[in-house]
Amino acid sequence: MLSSIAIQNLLSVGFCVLRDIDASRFIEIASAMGTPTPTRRDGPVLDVLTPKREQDARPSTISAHYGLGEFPWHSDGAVDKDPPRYILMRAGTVTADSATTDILDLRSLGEGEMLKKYSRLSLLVSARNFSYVAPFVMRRNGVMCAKWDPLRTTPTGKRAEEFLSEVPTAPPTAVHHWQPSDVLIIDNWRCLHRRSAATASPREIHRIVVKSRED
Ligand SMILES: O=C(O)CCC(=O)C(=O)O
Ligand SMILES: [Fe+2]
Repeated sequence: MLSSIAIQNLLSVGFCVLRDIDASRFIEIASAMGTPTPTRRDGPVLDVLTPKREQDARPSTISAHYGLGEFPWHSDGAVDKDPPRYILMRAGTVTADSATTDILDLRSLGEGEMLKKYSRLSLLVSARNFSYVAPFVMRRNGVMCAKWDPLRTTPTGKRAEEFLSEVPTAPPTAVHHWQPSDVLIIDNWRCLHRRSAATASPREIHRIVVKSRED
């Protein structure tokens, strides 16, 4: 389903970009990569993302806190015990100066040693009705799986606070400038992502997150 170049990019840098993908092919690609999963209970599988002011956003969303400003680094579905493996985003309406999507490959924070170091750091994960403690990075099916969302995860203990204080200001490892019909696929276990501050240009991005089938 994905070209070997796209697969190679996903493996080497944690994301890939496909050009000129129509809406139905987007859904086919998402379904081939895993199980498309709604991001909200009883919500649709395909989210339509547009920049929103705080007061216009659904409560508890990133937009409700950060509005049209730059989003913080986060992984999607960070409160899930089993966060989605991939995020697929397709540009519906964008122009050259629409806000970018930025990527932070967590391997850039320290490669092999990092997994060992970060797996010892824990987060308090706060969902709507429950909370639990989870490592920042764990291994799932032999693959690194990190979770991070400043609205829902809090480093616990001094060491975790110290190490993880670097994350919010870490520079992106990639910045995606959107063209219409681009599809961006992000490994949500390995990379954090964010939207840059909204611009006056229109921006409508369609998103499908998929869970791993192996789980
Ligand atoms: O619009 C984007 O580029 C990313 C938005 C995002 O990360 C989110 O809504 O969770
Ligand atoms: Fe996100």
